[in-house]
Amino acid sequence: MTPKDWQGKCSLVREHFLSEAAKAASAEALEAVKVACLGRKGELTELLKSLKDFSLEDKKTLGPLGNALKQELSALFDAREAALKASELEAGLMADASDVTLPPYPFQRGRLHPLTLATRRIAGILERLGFAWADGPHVETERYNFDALNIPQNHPARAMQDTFYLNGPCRDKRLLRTHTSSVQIRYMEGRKPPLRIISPGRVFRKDALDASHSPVFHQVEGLYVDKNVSMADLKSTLTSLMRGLFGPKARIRFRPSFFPFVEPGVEVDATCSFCSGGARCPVCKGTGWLEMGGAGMVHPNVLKAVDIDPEQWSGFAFGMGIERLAMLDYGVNDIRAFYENDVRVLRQF
Ligand code: FA5
Repeated sequence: MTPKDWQGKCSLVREHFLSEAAKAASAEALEAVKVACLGRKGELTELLKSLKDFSLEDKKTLGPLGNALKQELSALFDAREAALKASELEAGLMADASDVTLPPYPFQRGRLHPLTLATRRIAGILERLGFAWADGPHVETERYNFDALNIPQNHPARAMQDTFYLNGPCRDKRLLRTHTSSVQIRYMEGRKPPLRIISPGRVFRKDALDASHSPVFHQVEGLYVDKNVSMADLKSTLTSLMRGLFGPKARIRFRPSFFPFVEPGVEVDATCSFCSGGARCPVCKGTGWLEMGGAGMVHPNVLKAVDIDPEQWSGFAFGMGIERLAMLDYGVNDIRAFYENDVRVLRQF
């Protein structure tokens, strides 16, 4: 290319980008024009790069011309961008019905969500009993959520209609944990008893949303492994928890139940804090009792799965629904109130 050709090209680039910048109708469109001109592979950038092929003499005359053009176009883009942004802001304000000249509302203080408050209360009571807080991931493998918990391959909880499985490249199937019991395994793995932990957190199930169920909810897991731990220890721990939450008159009862990771397993009910067994109580349906969660003595197979000798050590575990506890504690009769973000509700806690 001759120096003349090069100058001719500069004029063409100038004309082209002056007209493109004028045509750009938004800051976003202008940005694309700017990149096409001054970007790493932009037309002007390439032209300036080609200066290296000219003689020193030519470079002395062409170089300043090129730089002057670059400065002219940069300044033009900046001015055009400022004008476009100003008119976009103005159009936005015109479309918005609010009057920005009005004085602001008084500053509203934020507050903790009722489920956070409930979790802290529960954890506070259990921490005073010597339980340490442990966390686990929401995305789990089948080993932690099912296998090591002695849940057989054909257990209904594993079915696609109950568990959210994740698609992905991992060889192990990934899933959203269906209960906080997975943390039992994570915590026991590689540690030796005595162990005493709680693990509050979010869990996921393909449950339809209704007044007492949600597909995303919270549980608090408890695990205590030591020498000679018994059902009596479990009962006294859960009684202390319920009394801490609902007052000194609260009582609990165990109903026989089955969970593959405990033996024996129980369902835990607490006395209804809305009534004293009144026949018309809509919350406990007049029974005086409300189901809080599951519990039992840690199954020997679970201890074996994490290399703890079940002949030497025994333990109890429990898993309570935090929403259920919070509903009772705060007198909320529909679980959806916790998730709808209605400030009129949230403001009451
Ligand atoms: C379990 O999840 C066991 N992992 C609990 C356990 C732990 C048993 C340790 C033994 C030893 P279950 O599926 O029953 O159990 O759930 C426990 C509690 O979570 C229920 O009692 C209930 O309070 C709460 N819960 C269950 N499903 C939902 C839901 N969809 N929405 C809100 N709360 C729920």
